[in-house]
Amino acid sequence: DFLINVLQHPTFIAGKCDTKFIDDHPELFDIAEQKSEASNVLRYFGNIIVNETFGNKPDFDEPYIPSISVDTDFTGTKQILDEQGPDGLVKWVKNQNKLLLCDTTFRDAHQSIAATRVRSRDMIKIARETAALAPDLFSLEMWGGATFDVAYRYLKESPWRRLDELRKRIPNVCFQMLLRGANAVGYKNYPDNVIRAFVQESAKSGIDVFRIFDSLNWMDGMKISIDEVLKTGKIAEVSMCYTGDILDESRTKYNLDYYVRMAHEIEATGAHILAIKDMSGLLKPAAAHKLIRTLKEEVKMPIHLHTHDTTGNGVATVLMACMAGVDIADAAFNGMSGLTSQPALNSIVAALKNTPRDTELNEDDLQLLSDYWGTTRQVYGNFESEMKSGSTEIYKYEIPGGQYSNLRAQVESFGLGHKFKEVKDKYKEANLMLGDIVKVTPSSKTVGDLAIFMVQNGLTADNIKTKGKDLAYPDSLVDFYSGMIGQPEGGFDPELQKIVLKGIEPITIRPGALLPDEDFDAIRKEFIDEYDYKLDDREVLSAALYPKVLREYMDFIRDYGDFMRMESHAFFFGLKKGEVIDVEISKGKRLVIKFVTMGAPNDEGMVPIMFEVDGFRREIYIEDKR
Ligand code: 3PY
Ligand code: ZN
Repeated sequence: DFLINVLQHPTFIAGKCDTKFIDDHPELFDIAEQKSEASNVLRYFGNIIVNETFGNKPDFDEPYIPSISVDTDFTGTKQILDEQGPDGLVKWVKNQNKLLLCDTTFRDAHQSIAATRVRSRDMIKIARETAALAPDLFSLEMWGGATFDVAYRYLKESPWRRLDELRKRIPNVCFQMLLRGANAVGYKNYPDNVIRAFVQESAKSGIDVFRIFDSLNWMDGMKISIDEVLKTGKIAEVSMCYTGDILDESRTKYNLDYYVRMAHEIEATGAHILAIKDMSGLLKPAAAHKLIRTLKEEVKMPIHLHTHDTTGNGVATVLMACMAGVDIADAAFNGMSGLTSQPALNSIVAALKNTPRDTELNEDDLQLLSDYWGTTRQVYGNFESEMKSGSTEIYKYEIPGGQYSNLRAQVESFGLGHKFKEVKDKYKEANLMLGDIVKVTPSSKTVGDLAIFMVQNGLTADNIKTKGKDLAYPDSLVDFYSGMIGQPEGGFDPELQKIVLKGIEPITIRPGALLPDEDFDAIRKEFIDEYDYKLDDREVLSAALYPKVLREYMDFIRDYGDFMRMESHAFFFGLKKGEVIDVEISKGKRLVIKFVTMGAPNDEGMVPIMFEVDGFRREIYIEDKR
């Protein structure tokens, strides 16, 4: 093998090889390492071929990557923030007539329509072009929410590296993340020192705008995050989650006064921007107009609207908000927009052309970005829900976009697929039983879990206090009633609280105030013992947030390698028979792999597969697990 490596080296071929050449190229001795790297990649593909695709792989179009001029001027909101600080950026925002836009393609759009599966590779490919072709965006929402754990869990890549790689290529547009208050990027409350350190590391790594929310609109739940973001010199964009319908005067809990009150409370924290977070797409166009017109008179902070297009009314809501003076709105490039995702960005830009609130974004340039995503989206088709058109039933059920697209799968996994409609009806009933709460991660899970539980156990609002007395409730219900996800507006129903808690004493203060600080040194030591690897400051936070998920990710990297650079079609579908692909296994290190043929399983259930790696035949055996 060594001889082959040397013989193939261009210096050798050119006849310039002496002993110094061998001294200069120690990597040629790394035969064992190279061989095992190749075997790991082949085992990864072999497993997909034998156990998932059987060598059948759909054909995907190659997305077109637009060329950009070498003398592109990369300046934008990022420069304003860096040079003038948060107050300077806020002042700049207030001086704009145009509607400012935040593109969510890299975060909420794919979280909401493709189960958060878009890989860094596909973002990195279009990152510099996005910076060049959409420099007038206010921000790119590209981090946080579910993307953090899904990157590790399913994509086997580091979310921190995604942030680094995008920041390198996009120097001009502010980066925005979604921070779930005391839940950070997780599903439960974390100790205060984890939240604080996470905010600091995110800011250092390139996040400019922190959109903070609490899943029950409980101000205390956002306290630590807001406080820490204000220390970083970045933007604290604090949210009120929108629920109910302010146009319906029979609904008095979440009425206009409620939101005005909350906006004042948010302003009092020192927040730079107010976000209206309409995670379920419940804010009807006329309600958006009314809400924003009122808030513009009540508070001084710029207002940033986030909505979803689940009902099909998303663009109308943004346009009405725009007419009422909203400063910034979220949208997604058309190729990734609509349905449970954000409203269509290109459409909004086109609609506002030649009006006083013209966005000044270039429609032709945006088309190229949208086209890229429209084509790239093909490879993620398996992760999309069956929803083909907007549905106004969401106004009735109040289910958030991401949850709506996942609920059917969750219901099916309980064997209740045929009862989907009933689960949706129970979702509404469960919400009312819980006191009509704000529904967004993680409170939305409480409602969803209760809905499914009610269907499974034949429970209704009327019989739960009798028939449901002795049942053991899902963890998310126990968390809710014990105060571990915060305090809901209007408090808890004491009778139901007792039934669910069965003696557990509920809390009424911030869970974070009770949780002991995380010991980061102890986490580091555990990982050194287990992996002989010292976690850096960011990885320690990943371990604190998701200890099991991080371990599984590290096991994968050890067993198979780091596939962040691999093309998505290969990552998800492997190769088809006869296909040749070029895999970059680490920076500059490539393998040319061909899938030659696959045999029948032998007596031990092992399937032989023949590959070619850099022209050499390699046969491996993969266990048939099907
Ligand atoms: C998240 O928490 O990830 C959300 O997108 C909530 O809307
Ligand atoms: Zn959202």
